[in-house]
Amino acid sequence: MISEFGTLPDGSPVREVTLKKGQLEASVLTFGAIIRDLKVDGQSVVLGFEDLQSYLDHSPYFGAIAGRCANRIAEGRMSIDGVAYQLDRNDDERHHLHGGAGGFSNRNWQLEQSDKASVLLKLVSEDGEMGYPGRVEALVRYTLTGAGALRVKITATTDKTTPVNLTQHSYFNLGGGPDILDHTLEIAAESYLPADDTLIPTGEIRRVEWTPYDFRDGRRLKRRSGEDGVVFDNTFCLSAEPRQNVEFAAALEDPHGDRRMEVWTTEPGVHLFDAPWLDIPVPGLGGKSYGPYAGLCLETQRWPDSINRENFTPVLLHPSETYTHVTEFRFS
Ligand code: FUC
Repeated sequence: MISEFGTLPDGSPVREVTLKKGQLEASVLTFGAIIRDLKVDGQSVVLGFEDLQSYLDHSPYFGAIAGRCANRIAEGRMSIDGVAYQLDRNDDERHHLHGGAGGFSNRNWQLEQSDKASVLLKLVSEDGEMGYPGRVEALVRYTLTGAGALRVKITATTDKTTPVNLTQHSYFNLGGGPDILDHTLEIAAESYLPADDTLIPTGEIRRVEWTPYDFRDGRRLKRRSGEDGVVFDNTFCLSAEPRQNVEFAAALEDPHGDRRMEVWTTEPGVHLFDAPWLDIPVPGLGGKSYGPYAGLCLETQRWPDSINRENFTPVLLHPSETYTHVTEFRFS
């Protein structure tokens, strides 16, 4: 079902596509390719808003596709084939974050095609946009599968070599409670990327064992004593390169063990952000208020700042290639 969701300041209409399959229902906006709501058996498992204005004024990338490069690029600087580029510095006017102020999450995507259980959205990002070289065409397809999953497939092509790193930025809360601290989290990563106090990876790839970043056996997210200072805003390393097929990355369970979500992906990293500072001044879905830790993000992607790190993941897309990213959120 397609409906009007609102009008952007430039007059363009934002449309909403509602998908249904089995026990899943998803609402997708053309603006930001946002997953506005995702319901499992009638209960919302993501954070979102009921109106467009709240997205424009208050959304910390709720449900959006972040890009052209998700996460941070240090000082917004990069060079390709010896040519230096300065990208938009929208993160405290210092770093480049989620593709810049006019990144993919802030654009109204074109609705290409939709049916009962899937929708295809397209975005063209012009040469020079946010400082990036090359005209990029990106496609996102959201599909509700018969097996109880939301499948996200993202592809992109370019006419000049440019970094591309797209991610789905939903905030999950499976229990419907005020925060996710009691959720159980498992992440299939042997190592993670420590970051400096401006959240730029230091370059080190550190083993998770004996650190608060060891989620390999699954454990409650809630801080144990001694872990109180840990803020999760780090990338976990799943592989050195993107994989051909989706593989298990993470699992999240609500405190009562009623609901489980598994994340499967082709991407080599999953960025955990537990939103400790969330304090949204307007109501969210169903009138909910979103405070600290109201939801957590498991953003599958290439490792942040890869463009500036030889020991990180490949992130450059060349004109002859197609960027392909598949992530599945499987519910049971
Ligand atoms: C995540 C984090 C960032 C951020 C943003 C809203 O991706 O990595 O630190 O503030 O979301």
